[in-house]
Amino acid sequence: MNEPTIEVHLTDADLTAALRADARRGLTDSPKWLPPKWFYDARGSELFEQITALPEYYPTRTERALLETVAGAIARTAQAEVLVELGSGSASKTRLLLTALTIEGPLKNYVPQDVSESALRASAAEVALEFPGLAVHGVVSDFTDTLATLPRGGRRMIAFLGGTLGNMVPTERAEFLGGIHDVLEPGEQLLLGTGSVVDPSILIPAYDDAAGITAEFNRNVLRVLNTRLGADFAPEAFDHIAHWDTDNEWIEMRLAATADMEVTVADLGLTVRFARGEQLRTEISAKFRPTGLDAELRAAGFVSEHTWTDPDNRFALTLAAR
Ligand code: AVJ
Repeated sequence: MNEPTIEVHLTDADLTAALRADARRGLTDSPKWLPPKWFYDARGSELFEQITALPEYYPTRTERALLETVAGAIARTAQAEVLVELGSGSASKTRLLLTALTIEGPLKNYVPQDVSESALRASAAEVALEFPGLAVHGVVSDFTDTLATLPRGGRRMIAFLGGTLGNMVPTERAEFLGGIHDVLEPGEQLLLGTGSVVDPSILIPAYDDAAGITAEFNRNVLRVLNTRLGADFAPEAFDHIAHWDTDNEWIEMRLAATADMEVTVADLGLTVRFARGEQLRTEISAKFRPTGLDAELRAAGFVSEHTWTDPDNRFALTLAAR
């Protein structure tokens, strides 16, 4: 059997400590906010998988179709021996890359990284089973602060797919891309999947689906606070909002309190008041224009080698070299 190895940098205690700090900061701020990484407990990861199959949520299937077309070209250019995938989640699209990198090149190792240990263990096991010749080494960590501990040795390509770069504001992106640049050796590559700016009539329903799955995903962050921090949020008492910010060109997901309420976060000894209609920001999902993304990559020290897009220009894959 080709058993994956798993390295856990984020223990349950680390996660709770980080969540406590984030919750205290975000819930006492004005306006209130929470970072999107807290969506992804086991239930949240499962809800996100459901989102990717929704008719309105085009990014995942668009990126997959694009990868089906261009994985060979990426593999021929990259010639990677190690594929590091940040925020790998269920790694469903990764198989296309793994297949191409194995056929077209010398791939030997796959290093998936994710905050969700359950999702990581499941996907690492599946990949190891499907690719018997590949050494799979999973890393449970927070990608923003564990870049330096990623394994070295062998020509690497770091893949950051799915449009997750859009969860960061520009200053965070600059720091993150700069951090990736710092850990790469000259000639190694970054493969970035990013959602493109498209018409709001397409964008907004992708984040506010008719079946209400995204709304449940959004409310799940409150359930995570209830479970992990002993909070007493009533998730159903919050409405899901997907707002397109035209200036920043990002989707902002929010939760709006449907009544005046007082929420206790027991483990923080914190009481949080919401006024009726008050909104809590839970995620930004920025969309990109080719020139903007190229400029951000260049500012981080990368050279964009190639960008592939789908026929409707909804999603882009960019290969950039250190
Ligand atoms: C996993 C961060 C890429 O921003 O589109 C899906 C998360 N949020 N629906 C995205 C998400 C609402 C997703 N990413």
